[in-house]
Amino acid sequence: MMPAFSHPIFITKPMLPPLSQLSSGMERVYQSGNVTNMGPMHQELELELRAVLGGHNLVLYNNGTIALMAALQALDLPPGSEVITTPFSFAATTHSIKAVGLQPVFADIEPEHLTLDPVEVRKKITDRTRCILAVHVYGFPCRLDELAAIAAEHDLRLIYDAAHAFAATVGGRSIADFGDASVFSFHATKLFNTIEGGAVSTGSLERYDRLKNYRNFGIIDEDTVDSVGLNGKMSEVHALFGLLNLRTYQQELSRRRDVRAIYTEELSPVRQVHIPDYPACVGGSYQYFPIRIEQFRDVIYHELKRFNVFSRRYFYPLIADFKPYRHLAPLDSLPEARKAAQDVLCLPFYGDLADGTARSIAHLVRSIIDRHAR
Ligand code: T4K
Repeated sequence: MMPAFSHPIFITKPMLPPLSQLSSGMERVYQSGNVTNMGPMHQELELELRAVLGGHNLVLYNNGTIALMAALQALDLPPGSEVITTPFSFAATTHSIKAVGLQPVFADIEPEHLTLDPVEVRKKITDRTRCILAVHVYGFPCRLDELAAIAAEHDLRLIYDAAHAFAATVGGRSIADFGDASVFSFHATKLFNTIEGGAVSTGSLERYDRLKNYRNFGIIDEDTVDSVGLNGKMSEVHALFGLLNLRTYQQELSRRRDVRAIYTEELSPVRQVHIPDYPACVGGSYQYFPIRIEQFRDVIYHELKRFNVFSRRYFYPLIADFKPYRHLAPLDSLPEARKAAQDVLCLPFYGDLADGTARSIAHLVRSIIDRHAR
């Protein structure tokens, strides 16, 4: 039996810049005395991210959840309008809809990449539907053409929660090129992070203005407040982390590609394990390494902990089963999402994970399955 790892191995390890670079950056912050409210580093980061994410208007926020709320608020929809969304995501996706006074409506996901199923979306459209909020879950791009066609046909807005899809591409195009807006999270657990942070990217200039106002209490100038905004501002210190991490995220991405290859080599021969893969046209974001396991998901999750390995059951429980949303979807609805919530396991996945450690984790998964399948 393999011994437990001497230190805990978590699902991720935040990518942090070298301390020496941080302290010289902090000197700049101290010298300027401008520590928040869209200071110089904030502006620099917005410009750099804009270039990385396809050149659209980009607004930074203090986290991805506020960014989601801002993207929805910028649509200026009538209160109570229905937003069709996926139940298979992190809580923030649905919470943001409720938080801005709109009504989430769950549609099921498609089985291979676990993103919103366009066929199911069509079934949920009513005369109150105004928007689709789809998630590129784990960085797998949604069915972009089909969702765009539905949105055009029914005059709906289309927002992508791209929290897991930083720098992903589809057919060579940035993931931010699709829909009315794309929302990113730069939380510490994300491939590119500002510790806490987020952004909305949009092609619309009018929406861009609303997005900026929402971030700063709706303040236009000293004499004018024209909408209900909040404090969504990213500080200079967080922006500094972002500027430094932008220099190295591609190395992190490439290293994660190697870790993915090791896991795939070790686990794809296992009959009970299915590894969803990126379609050929997709440049991956390598945010997570999800596998689907017939039968033994929870056994593996718990047994791995005994070896100091902390995988995650993202996204269990299903959002539709959270107390505030339970009444929206009966237990026999959303079958694909419910199945995914029961069988997906995300293995530790980050650039600093040594090859040997990734191989050992895969061996542990295999041996747990072997033992229980006998
Ligand atoms: N949309 C989607 C699809 C999302 O997945 C998210 C966030 C959002 C929107 C909202 O974006 P933000 O408002 O968060 O910017 C984590 C993250 O907090 C959350 O950002 C993320 N998705 C979600 C999927 O995962 P938890 O509660 O699972 O995190 P936690 O604290 O258990 O961290 C996971 C592991 O990471 C820990 O076991 C250890 C490691 N870790 C974590 C932190 C925070 C570290 O090693 N160091 C750290 O500082 O939510």
